[in-house]
Amino acid sequence: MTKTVHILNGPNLNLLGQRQPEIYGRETLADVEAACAALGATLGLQVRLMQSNHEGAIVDQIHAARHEAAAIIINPGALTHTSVAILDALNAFEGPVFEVHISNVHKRESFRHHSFVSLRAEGVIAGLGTEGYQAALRRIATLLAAT
Ligand code: CA2
Repeated sequence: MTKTVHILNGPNLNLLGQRQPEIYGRETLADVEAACAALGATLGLQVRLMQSNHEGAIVDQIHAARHEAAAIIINPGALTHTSVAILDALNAFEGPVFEVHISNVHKRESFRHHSFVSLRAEGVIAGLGTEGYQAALRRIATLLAAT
């Protein structure tokens, strides 16, 4: 059976490609979804991309992934740096988790250097632009093939 990967995105990422292209590039979240769906097809993985501006909704999406997804790619946006609730929800998910940041958070303000989600993630990708989502998907394909 084809395995599914959920790609979860936090606050303000719906604005991707519309503002601050010098930091986040010109691709939209729809472009990310299309690129990941195409790559997923070559890797034998189905992908489902979601975005919410609300912490509780993202917790709900992680709970849903427990039953629907073999792996999670998550860019929690600013909630990366604040949310114990998202960390707790990810700790209740059994499959691999990859944290993606479009920008290199370590080159930015110090408050972006700490991530609660990194305590759970198998891997963290930062600064590859939106290609980071595809890099995470490739790594997930490798890990899931080995299980
Ligand atoms: O680099 C990333 O992917 C971030 O997760 C993006 C977050 C930021 O708070 C994190 O520190 C790093 C912000 C997402 C805001 O996305 C926008 C995209 C385009 C225009 C405005 C905001």
